Amino acid sequence: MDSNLQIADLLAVRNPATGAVLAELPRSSEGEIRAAVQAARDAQPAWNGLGAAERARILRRFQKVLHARQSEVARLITEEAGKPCVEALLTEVLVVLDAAAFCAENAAVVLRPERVRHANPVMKAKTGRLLREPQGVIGIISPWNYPFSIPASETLAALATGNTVVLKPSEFTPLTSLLLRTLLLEAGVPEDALHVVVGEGPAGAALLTSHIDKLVFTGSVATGKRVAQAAAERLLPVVLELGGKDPMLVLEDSDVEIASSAAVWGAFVNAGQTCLSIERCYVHRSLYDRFAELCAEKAARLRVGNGLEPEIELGPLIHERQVRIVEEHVNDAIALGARLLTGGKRLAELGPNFYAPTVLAGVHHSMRIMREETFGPVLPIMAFDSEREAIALANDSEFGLSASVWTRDRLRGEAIAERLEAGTVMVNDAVTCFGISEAPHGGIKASGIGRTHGRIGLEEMVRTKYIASDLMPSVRKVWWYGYGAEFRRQMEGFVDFLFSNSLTRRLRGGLKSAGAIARKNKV
Ligand code: TXE
Repeated sequence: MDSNLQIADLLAVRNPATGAVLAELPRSSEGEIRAAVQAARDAQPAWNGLGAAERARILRRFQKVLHARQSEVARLITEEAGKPCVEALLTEVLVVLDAAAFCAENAAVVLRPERVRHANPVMKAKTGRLLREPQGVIGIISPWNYPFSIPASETLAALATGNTVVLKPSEFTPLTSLLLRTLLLEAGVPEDALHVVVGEGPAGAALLTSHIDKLVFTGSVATGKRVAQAAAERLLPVVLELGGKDPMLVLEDSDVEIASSAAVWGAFVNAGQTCLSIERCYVHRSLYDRFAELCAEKAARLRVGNGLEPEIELGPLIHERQVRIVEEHVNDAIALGARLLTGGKRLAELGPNFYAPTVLAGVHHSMRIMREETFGPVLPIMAFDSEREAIALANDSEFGLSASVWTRDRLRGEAIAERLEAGTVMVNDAVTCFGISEAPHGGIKASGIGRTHGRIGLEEMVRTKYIASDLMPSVRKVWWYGYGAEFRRQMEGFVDFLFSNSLTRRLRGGLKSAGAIARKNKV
């Protein structure tokens, strides 16, 4: 192959803080992607045949391997995605260590056959068993913002339930997924049970149209819609984890010191590139000025730079395109009257993709910053006067991923949570629900379809089969052919026998249906 073609086929992976090339990887061709799916399909029966207990043992071994190599993994995440190293450790490595334990402990429960008792007297003559079996081959397409915890938690759920996996990580962060595979193979996962394919959108599209049994996609709404359309062509089941515009409601009885620290961390963790990021902040008017002032002070104090340096709290955005989105939203807000309390500019002196932590006051819902997913280090703050108004503002969004309510009265917070349109609501915390392995993750409205994580996330990886066995195989069923007026009257009697309130009708109905059964059996 000539050198030009070789360069064209290589995918450069860059450190977003410095722009330096970390690696150049060959893109997976469509043929290689289909071959990976076929190999995963061929390997699935044996992997499933190991049984849930043995697969759980392998996941626990993976936990030990990951724990032993936590620093190496955290470092690679930072080099590839830019986040501060301690965030890579806590919001990625730690999340996956817990997810491995959860999947190991719960996969067998989700796969356990279930005996079903039939209430309908006619169906009592049949036994019922509900089986749950792996989907087969799970395709996973994942994004760059949590390049380890998102693909890993989905991969672990798929493997634990007896599926095999073909994973297509974001083109910006493939190295982390390749390391994930190395660790899982070291723990005993057969090499054909987990394949990682490399490439951009076309590689994802090729995976989607290959012989997978279900797809788990995490990414933008726009791409999620394209994925859903392509999946619809072949009725491929999908889970779509899409964008968010998560609101934070700060009630008048909140501790403004705590809530402002939470708002700053929740809005700026991972430089705001978090699906569960606080993207809208609504504060009771009585606290507004003090809260906004504290947020601006705390945001301005954040140390921005290369995430490999331990004191750094805010890294770069993933690429120029993301910086431009943030700039457009901030400039639009200011043009429409928002007040810039801090930030609002690039930090070019630090490197190519740095943007200052930004706090905006006096925002309103005609601004893009309050409607579109910004996915950057911006905290827009808006005042409200009543609980009803706060709930209406929070729900006035095409998104419904998560939300948070801040108040000293937990029960009041939970009552408001029940009225918010979101897949998850936290009271007096935000974002960290992703670290609760038991909590299903996912949203409503434009935030997606289906769930990952939790028991529900495991159930997304299995399909059901119902087995009903008849206990009187030599008896002809009364409802089989031989219709007629007389038969119709007998069946009406049968329905009376089952459901009429009057004893007379039930008794008469019982006689009629008994006659029908006798006559049928005679034929
Ligand atoms: O997402 P894409 P990007 C949002 C966030 C961000 C925006 C764009 O607002 O600014 O999405 O990010 C693969 N068929 N979120 O460009 O394009 C692609 O290769 C199949 C929120 O990263 O959705 C990558 O692996 N696959 C989200 C994955 O889809 C395709 C996290 C995501 O890429 C494809 C990330 C196609 N046609 C971004 N085109 C969250 N909820 O956390 C691309 N891909």
